Amino acid sequence: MIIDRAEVVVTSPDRNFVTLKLTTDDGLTGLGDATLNGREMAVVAYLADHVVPLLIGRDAHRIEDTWQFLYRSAYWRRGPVTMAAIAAVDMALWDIKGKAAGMPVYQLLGGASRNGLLAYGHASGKTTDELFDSIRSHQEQGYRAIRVQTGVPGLKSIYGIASNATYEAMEGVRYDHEPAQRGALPAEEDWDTRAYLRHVPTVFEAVRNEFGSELPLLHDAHHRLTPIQAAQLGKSLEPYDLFWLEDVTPAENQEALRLVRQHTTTPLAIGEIFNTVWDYQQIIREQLIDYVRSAVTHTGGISHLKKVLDYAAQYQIKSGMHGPTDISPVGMAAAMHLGLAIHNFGIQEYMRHGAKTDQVFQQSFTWENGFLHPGNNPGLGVELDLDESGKYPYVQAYLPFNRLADGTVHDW
Ligand code: EZ4
Ligand code: CO
Repeated sequence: MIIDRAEVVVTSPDRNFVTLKLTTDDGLTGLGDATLNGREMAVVAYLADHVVPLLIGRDAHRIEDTWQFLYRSAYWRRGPVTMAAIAAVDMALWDIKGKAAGMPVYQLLGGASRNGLLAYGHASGKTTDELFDSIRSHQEQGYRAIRVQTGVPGLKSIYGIASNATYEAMEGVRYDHEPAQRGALPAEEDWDTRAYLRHVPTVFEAVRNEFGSELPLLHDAHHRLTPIQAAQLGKSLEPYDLFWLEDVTPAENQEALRLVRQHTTTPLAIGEIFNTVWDYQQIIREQLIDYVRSAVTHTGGISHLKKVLDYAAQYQIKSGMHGPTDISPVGMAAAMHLGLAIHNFGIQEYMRHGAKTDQVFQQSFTWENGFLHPGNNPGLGVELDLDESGKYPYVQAYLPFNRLADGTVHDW
């Protein structure tokens, strides 16, 4: 089973996606997601110029060997571009192996450890009323766990709030928060940590009063706090029993989590911008987090993220794989197969893709009563319609950035 062809497909149905498609000499195809939001074309070049030529003629069965070859032979290790490119190859090879075996990928990973994957969605609103409506509409769509983000009085725009204006082009589809905006320059947002820290606990109090104590609630602080501010937030949210508090500090300083942990029992999730096990080494060993946020797409694929999660399992740390709209249907499928198979699954983030995206990518997953299942098609269960994808060329889009009131650039 020799890799005969490798194509990098860029498409922008509702947003940009980068997909690697491998074809073997016996005609099997495999797909891998390589989408890196706002920096898509860097991964396209990495794949097309430096990886595709190395794949032709290789044995498609040798997933681990190919992973090690791409990681070690590059010499320049880690980083989001490299690891997204390797992830795409890894996913595509698992897809092919599943098709060759006639089994869904989760069977090859050890079989199902559960019936379905609890998933959470993104409720948001500028005001409490808008937020309540959004929570209710998520419950109507079947969600049994909900991330809560709101506007902060005094701030114009803020991470996590659905902006219908941004995606008018989507013909009625409401993305509950799509941060990357199409255009030549990134949008500028404003930020005030003290106002945020005062406001957030009042929101969670209102939500608990309205929706009761049962509903699992999550919140994302999006790397904006210092360790002591993060500790304060964790402490002030303790009465509201969060499922998790995400990305309280910029993720690159692992030690910072020690201070946060000393002060609060609010469960912590981190890692959506991590890309290897090395980023997690200390925080897993010291049990500084409760959930691993990595996406299969950004962490070297199924093979590498499984190693991270097996390591985490020894410390009772669970998965909470990243699943915003910038993870393509292929990356989401990979997450679902992995999540179904591992023992230490925690929760899966799940935002719906737009209607055009669902036409470009034919998918086999199911969504019932708040639970996802990848389906039982051989491989990952996703096919790419090249005629459809060809209709939507790449559109420049950037994630926004933040400035404080005095003009200083701040973590977004
Ligand atoms: O900002 O996916 O938890 N989810 C998030 C996302 C990220 C985007 C970045 O591409 O923080 O909304
Ligand atoms: Co996040």
